[in-house]
Amino acid sequence: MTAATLTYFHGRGRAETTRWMLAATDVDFTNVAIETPQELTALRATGKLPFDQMPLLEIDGHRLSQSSAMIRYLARRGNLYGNNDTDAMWCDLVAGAAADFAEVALQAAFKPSATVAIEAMTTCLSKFGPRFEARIEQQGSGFCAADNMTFADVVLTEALSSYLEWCPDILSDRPHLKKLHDTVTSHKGVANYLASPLRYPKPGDEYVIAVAQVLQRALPPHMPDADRFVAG
Ligand SMILES: N[C@@H](CCC(=O)N[C@@H](CS)C(=O)NCC(=O)O)C(=O)O
Repeated sequence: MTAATLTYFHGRGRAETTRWMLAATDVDFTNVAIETPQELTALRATGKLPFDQMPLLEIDGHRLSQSSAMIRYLARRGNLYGNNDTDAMWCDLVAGAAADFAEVALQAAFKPSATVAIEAMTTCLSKFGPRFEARIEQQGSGFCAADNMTFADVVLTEALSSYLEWCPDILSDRPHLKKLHDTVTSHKGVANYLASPLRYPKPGDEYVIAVAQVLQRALPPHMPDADRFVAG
């Protein structure tokens, strides 16, 4: 089995779709957590970060930046990009929509309250949910883009899983999304990952604080002493 290293904060964030894709393509990986500004400075000094940003995926002798590049690299090497150009087009189209949909879940922990976060997620779901349902129905295979599972299904399911942690009933009247979610989370590699210590918990205040501390930036304004990590 190939081994990979994924460097990011101590949490899910923008590295999580890559973790799901590593799991879905049976790549063994290690999480390297950057927990202090000094560790980030040292990492940047190595020159390993092409744009000075995390996450960083090290695999097959490559150092990848940009989570969208990571999931597509893993999709190609793991045959999760469909079977032809039309499938690949649908993969990109649905994965793009899934990224827009996921963004609201990514921001949820940074909101002033769970109520505000859930309201934003509910609005986003009412926009995207019917379109994802229609797309799966039109495809006819139970998947989004092809006759078999692709990376679009994996990243969409990752987003749905985050939504479910905040709004547990969202799939009760969305049968195609529910079936897709069940199928992808039952995939052996994904299921093993979700049950493993590699899977970080649902992000909360601790994660928001950890990110601000490493990046030395302000906390969301509703948090006490919001500028406590701002340098200078
Ligand atoms: N589009 C990039 C976004 C990467 C990104 O914004 N990373 C943040 C942490 S989540 C970062 O490294 N920020 C520090 C910086 O931009 O200098 C991706 O998806 O990988």
